[in-house]
Amino acid sequence: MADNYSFIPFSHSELTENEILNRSISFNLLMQRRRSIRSFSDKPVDRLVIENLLLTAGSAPSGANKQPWFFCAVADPVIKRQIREAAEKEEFESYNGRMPDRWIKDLEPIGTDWHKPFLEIAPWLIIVFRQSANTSGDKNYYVQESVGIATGILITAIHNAGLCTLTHTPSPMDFLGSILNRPANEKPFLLLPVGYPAMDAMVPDIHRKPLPQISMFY
Ligand code: IYR
Repeated sequence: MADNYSFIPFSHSELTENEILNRSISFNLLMQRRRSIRSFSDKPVDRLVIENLLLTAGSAPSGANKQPWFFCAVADPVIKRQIREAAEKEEFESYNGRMPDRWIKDLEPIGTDWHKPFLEIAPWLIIVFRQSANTSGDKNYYVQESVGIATGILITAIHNAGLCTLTHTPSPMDFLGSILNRPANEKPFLLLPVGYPAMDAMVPDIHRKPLPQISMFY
């Protein structure tokens, strides 16, 4: 049965055109400083911060407002070790035969390999699950899109809080559902280690595509 919503006035305070322009500039400058980080410090991050980041992610729009996401936040070192061991086992197979040559070549300049020490070192691992259906088997709508948007908002919130993350995609990653005891209607979507960068963290000198390469105005 669908919920019946009552409709309430939208509360919105309009900014001046100048404020809108300034905010669009400063938020872009903030987000241009976001980088995927692969070496983390083990410095702890308060659970309250993680809770706020997850609430922010949960503000994402979703198909028919089904909110088809679930977030597992792992700080327990025993579970982190299990996740690292299982991920490295799969990644070893991927880097040594499962990934086609072109893919391996595309990753070479980024310098990734099957070793995933950040899965134990980062103080938190957030595992994002997508719920293809509810527990009664009713299918959700636009699940990939909804969970993708929620994950984007989560990554933005992590960066805005002054922390770092990596969009890690161990493949296949069904082991995450078993280790974390998730129900059958949920499938792992992405894994985000969250924390501070290591003091000596390095990032590849990549550049973002300029506006004409990513857009056209009509
Ligand atoms: N999942 C592997 C491989 C990998 C794939 C892509 I596409 C990347 O941009 C980076 C890595 C891994 O996490 O190492």
